[in-house]
Amino acid sequence: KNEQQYLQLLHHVLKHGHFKMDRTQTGTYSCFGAQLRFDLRDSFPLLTTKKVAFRLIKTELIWFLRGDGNIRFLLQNNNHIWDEWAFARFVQSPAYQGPDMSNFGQRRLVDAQFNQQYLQQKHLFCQRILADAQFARQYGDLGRVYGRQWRQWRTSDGQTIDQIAQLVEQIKTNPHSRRLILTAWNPEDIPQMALPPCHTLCQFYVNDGRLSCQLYQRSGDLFLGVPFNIASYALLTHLMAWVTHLQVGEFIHTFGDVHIYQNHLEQVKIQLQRTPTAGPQLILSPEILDLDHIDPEQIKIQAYHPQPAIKAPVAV
Ligand code: UFP
Repeated sequence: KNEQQYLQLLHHVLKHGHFKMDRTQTGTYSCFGAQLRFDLRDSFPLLTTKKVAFRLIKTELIWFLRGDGNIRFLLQNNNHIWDEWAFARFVQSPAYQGPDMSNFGQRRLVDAQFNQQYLQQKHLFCQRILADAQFARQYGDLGRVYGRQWRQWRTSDGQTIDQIAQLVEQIKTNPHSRRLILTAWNPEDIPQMALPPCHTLCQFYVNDGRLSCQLYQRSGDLFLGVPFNIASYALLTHLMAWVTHLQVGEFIHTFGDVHIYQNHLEQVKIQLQRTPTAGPQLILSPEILDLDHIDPEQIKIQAYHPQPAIKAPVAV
């Protein structure tokens, strides 16, 4: 069963992970190297042992596939998962006139009053991104993030490469290729990125009319990030299969540093006491003809009956 594998890995890292201090100064229990295999044929791998916000996953993936790197599209779809990265850039610029926001990621966890200030300033920032196109162009842009690398990889001679278009073409015309690679890891651009890509590289594979995908994730926050990443790449596999007229096969999730944050231990124990139920179904609208401008309404999840969400602090 799909979800059981995730729970087993959660249990394994909880039991065998070694303590490791990390960039965010939170502290993790970590293992190096692991793999999960999800069969996409029967159901969609959205966890049922806690509620996972599929709406955020689909709007983010649509954003990537548009080649967009500006949070304005996300905000227009009420998706706030990338806000902090844009806000961090804004508060370091001379245009920001509000209270001191330095090191806000850590300060807001320990200082409730500061957190209120932070939320207020970030709210104003998001409102301005939505209302003011010029401001959005200047401060909503996250630079060379996933969408840009996927669709507009910069070459040394000033051209761009659309990896997604090339993949769709290759899968259709040369399905047995062993070179069906999508990479977000661009060493030249890493210094300008707020967060170097966690989902680094994936490969597609066609067999018996079915499209499979394997992801190499260099770093995985197993409790908070990974359930999102599983659903996101499962959705990407479905969409790639849809536009290449294939069925779906497997999603294989390979990890480098897979970890549980020290401040997620209680939440993990709660989740491990729960029993998974049948997974939901993914419904794609026949109106989806290409991957460039998908409307969020064209992607739906059906028969999703998860147990309640489990809240936990994000390490930034
Ligand atoms: N992380 C994920 N999945 C993601 C994402 C981030 O698990 O899609 F963007 C987690 C992994 C790690 C942190 O805990 O965020 C990134 O930190 P670092 O760059 O130090 O690995």
